[in-house]
Amino acid sequence: MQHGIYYAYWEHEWDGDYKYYIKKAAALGFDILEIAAGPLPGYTKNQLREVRKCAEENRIRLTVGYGPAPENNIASPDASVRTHALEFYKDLFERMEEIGSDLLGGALYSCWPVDYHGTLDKKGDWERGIEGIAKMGKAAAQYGIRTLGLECLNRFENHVINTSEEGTRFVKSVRELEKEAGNVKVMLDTFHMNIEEESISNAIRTAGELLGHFHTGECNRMVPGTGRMPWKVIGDALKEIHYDGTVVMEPFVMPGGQVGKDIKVWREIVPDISENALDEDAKKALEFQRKIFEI
Ligand SMILES: [Mn+2]
Repeated sequence: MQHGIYYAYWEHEWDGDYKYYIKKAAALGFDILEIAAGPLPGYTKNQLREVRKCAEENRIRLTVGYGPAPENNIASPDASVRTHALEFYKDLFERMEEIGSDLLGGALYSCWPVDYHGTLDKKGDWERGIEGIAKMGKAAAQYGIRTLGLECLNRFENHVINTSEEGTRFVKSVRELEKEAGNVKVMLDTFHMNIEEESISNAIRTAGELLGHFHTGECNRMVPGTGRMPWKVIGDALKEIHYDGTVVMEPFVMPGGQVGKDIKVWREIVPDISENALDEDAKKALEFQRKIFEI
């Protein structure tokens, strides 16, 4: 099992100096830094290589998260948007290969956050999503992408996949449609599971061997181990399914900027949001997570 943290914990905007956070994650003892896909299309080849070099030097594995913009919605009812989205993802996979990353996670089957004004076509979005993800999975494999994690999101952020049962059913349909999409996997996040799942351990068991990426955080998105999530239960369920993959904490504790707005953080969630205090909280959470999840 490898443990990581999402860089945006420390940021107010959806970009940041990834090299700075690679060094920070390494200094705090993490195996992984998760970065956002959004800024990568703006990087030059040289910048991508620098990120890769920095990660290699600091022995940090990079995973990538993406909340797809509406124009990159692989399930859009508009065929030209679907075509554009697939091209966007192919370019992204090439860039991921360049930085040495083989894992992308998020609402890849849709967009984020969904605009709930107007009508909603869950059945159509589901069916077009399966077709789009099948193509995406096949394309990703050509760039060495081993995991496309379809994140099961709570009802306030997306309508297509809310539960592990839905995510698992979706992934199975994708794999039935496209044999070369074995890299398409279920991704769970304790923050979303807390809202949607009757039983968190059953949700983990439902995903079983299809689980490909795991996000952690407390109910209010504090770092793991500081709130009331049933971590022992979660750890036991992960052990039961022999999960030995990536576990990335995704805390958000600061209001302000586009990150605060998109995540809907309207107050300081922890008493001290200075960088030193955030570092210290992350370090403690990593120790807690390693201890409670280690097989
Ligand atoms: Mn997440």
